[in-house]
Amino acid sequence: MRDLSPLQKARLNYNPKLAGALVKGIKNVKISFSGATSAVKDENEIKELFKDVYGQPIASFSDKGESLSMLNKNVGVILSGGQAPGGHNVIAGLYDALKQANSSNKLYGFLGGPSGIIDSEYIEFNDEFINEYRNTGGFDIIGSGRTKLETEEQFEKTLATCNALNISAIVIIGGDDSNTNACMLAQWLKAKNTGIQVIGCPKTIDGDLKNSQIEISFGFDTAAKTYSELVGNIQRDANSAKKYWHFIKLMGRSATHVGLEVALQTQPNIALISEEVEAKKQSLKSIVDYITDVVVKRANAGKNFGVALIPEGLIEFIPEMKTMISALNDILASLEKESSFVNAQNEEKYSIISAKLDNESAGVFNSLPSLIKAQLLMDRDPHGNVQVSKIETEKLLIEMVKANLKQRSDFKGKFSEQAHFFGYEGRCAAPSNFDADYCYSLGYNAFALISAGLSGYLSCIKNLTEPAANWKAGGVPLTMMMNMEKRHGKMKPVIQKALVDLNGPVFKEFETNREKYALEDCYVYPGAIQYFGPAEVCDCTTLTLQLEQKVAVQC
Ligand code: FBP
Repeated sequence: MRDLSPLQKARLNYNPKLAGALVKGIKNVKISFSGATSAVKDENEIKELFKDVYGQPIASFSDKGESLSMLNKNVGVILSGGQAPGGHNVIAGLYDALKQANSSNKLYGFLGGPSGIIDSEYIEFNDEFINEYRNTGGFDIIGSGRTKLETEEQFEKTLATCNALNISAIVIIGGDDSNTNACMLAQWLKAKNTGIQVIGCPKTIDGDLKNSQIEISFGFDTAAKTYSELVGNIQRDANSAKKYWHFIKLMGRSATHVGLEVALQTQPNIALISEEVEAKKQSLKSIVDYITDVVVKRANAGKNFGVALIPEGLIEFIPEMKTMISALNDILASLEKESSFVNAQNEEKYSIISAKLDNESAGVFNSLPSLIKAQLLMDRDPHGNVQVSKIETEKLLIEMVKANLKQRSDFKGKFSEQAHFFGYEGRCAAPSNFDADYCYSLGYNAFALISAGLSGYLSCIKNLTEPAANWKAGGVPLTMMMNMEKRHGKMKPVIQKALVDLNGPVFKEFETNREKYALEDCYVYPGAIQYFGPAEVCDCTTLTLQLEQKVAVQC
């Protein structure tokens, strides 16, 4: 039996490239600040809620400015939420910077996500342990979880854990919700004068934690490339056998950044973009009509095959579905403790719910196949989100397209379908060189922010379409990205999610070409992520980032 494949062995020895701003080593990094910041919206409410961490300046690292403190610091790290390729390298970068600063520093990893710090379940990292995980995918080094860190009791327990281990800084590696909670914790710890700092790192394959300061969350690059490889392979199969329509749901809970990137990389016949569906108020029927039209046109050209990409979060962007799901969420919340509902059979549950919905939403709910109704009733995640990964939208659309085709007198072809969901396949892939380098820099940089005595900041590496030697490093105050949004019926402070910008260059590129993709066969087969070889094959980042930064597309 072999424990590691040759590629795994080779990847362990890969030396991630560190951002140019940090490359001279933690002891030589200097910090400078720009002016005070505000919030993206609702400044007064955010200021009131985050009195002690609001409005801090943006921090930048270079070889000019104030030196950092190399005093002894023990740090705790948490992986929060869904897995994203590169998380292990964030921890490796943090560990290396911390040990370079002071070899007596300790790094603790809390097990199973935020619950690890609350329940004081942890390990202490050492060289041997860290070295086994360098440049690997997954979050299995310490595990992850979706516990929300937000109550007074949880904060008290977190403080007790930190005091017991003499921890003076916590690094939370997470998405928008986890970093919102990181900011709440930073505020609480500062208000209590504990001296314990909190620093976030931007993670999520969904790519929706980005803004004027954060160019991209880590994991997006590798996940999108992994899905593109798989979609490309399916396209080649479709083009070889010429007998199936493949409906592929792609992960990305809410925003369609993953779907759009994969569409640009592979050029499928159809790619739905949730944000466009919402903006154009497209009904489920009009989406099905659009897909049916493409199927019919292709069939009339003798092509009874094709590939359609369906974003995971689509269902929540279709206006009538969104209204129905929002009412359904309230109804389910009101019924969750009623045993007559909880113990009822599904069919009975559907009638109880239907009776409580208004006429329009009841009509939408009742029109759905039982499979989808049952999936819509499943538990919400701890942040109150519908678990869209469990809703088989691809199958719903297939059934509706089939029914539609029966009504179309102009359809003389065949429609034979295959349904796929690509999600978990991409979240733990071995990080691309981009993600390996970016993550290592994010972790190293997080320790620089800690050494600067900062709290309530997100680790930030910029200039990402340039070679790593030109990457800039610094920190962005978490409150700068926040606004107030309704969650569980109440207004809450949250980091604003970045949805696909329909006026932006990425969507425009797709929009200009999609008609051609639909009817001609423009399929691109990107192949697997390459780790060793020429830079233009191995080191390029996503088309999304290249188009957003208006650099000439290199690969
Ligand atoms: P994060 O926002 O925590 O990074 O997770 C995103 C995600 O991968 C979504 O794309 C997907 O809908 C969801 O996690 C699935 O969650 P789970 O792992 O709980 O099934």
